[in-house]
Amino acid sequence: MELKIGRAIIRHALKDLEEYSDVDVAVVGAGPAGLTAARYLAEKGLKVVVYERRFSFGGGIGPGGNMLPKIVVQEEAVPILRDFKVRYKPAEDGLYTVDPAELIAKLAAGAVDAGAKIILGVHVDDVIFRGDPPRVTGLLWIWTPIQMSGMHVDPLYTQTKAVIDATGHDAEVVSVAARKVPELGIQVVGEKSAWSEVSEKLVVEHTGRVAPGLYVAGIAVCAVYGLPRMGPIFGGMLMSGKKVAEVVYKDLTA
Ligand code: 48F
Repeated sequence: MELKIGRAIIRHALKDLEEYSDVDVAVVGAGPAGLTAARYLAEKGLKVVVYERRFSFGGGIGPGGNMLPKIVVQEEAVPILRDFKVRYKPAEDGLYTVDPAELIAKLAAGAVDAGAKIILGVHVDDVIFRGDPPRVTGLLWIWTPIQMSGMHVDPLYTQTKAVIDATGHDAEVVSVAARKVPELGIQVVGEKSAWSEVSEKLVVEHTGRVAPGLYVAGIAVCAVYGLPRMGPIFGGMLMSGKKVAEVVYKDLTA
């Protein structure tokens, strides 16, 4: 029996890893922005992989607002909640509350059901670029426990037409590209202190292409462009995920 269990895992896992080593879109981060982007891209028929460093998804949704199990979404993002069949309750002034566990489950199910592949426990630590002018054509990844061990183990590659950095506050992929590929001409300014009303709009406005083949969505947008952060309001994250999907789809089908 143990032999069969082991073989089933090895065969099927390696088959998946091989299949998803060459994709249309690689999303880094399975938080609200990444999962939303993955769903809208996958349902258009693109081959999408999502790499998530943790062994769970949801990013910053789970802790709610300072551990209180509710998050807030504004009116403009309600159509996205409906797309994912997430329930919401009116609060005040066009704001709604949502249960974090339900949001995590349904965003992930929406992405998976649309055809996106989520691979957990993967830490993305570098990009590949080629050409003149340069273009991001892939990324390098390693299993998170190996990365955490501090041992030097060489990573593996994924070839992709588009990388979406949805890694949250540190904009990790754009930051590494800015540092290691000066040819791309990227600057990461660093996020500013909270101003929810303003930042919710600006995040969506600035969501999109950072360099050829490299896109940014979610709170990572604030770090890249020096925008104020926000608190436990998530409509901007969902709308940013949807917008980046539209931008990437347009670029890849132009
Ligand atoms: O942080 P996260 O939820 O980013 P988001 O989708 O949403 C931000 C909100 O949660 C919140 C906020 C909204 O009001 O301010 O913070 O923009 O999700 C980012 C995910 O990316 C993973 C990380 O574990 C998290 O689940 N991640 C970060 N760096 C890497 C990564 C990496 N290098 N490789 C793989 N996954």
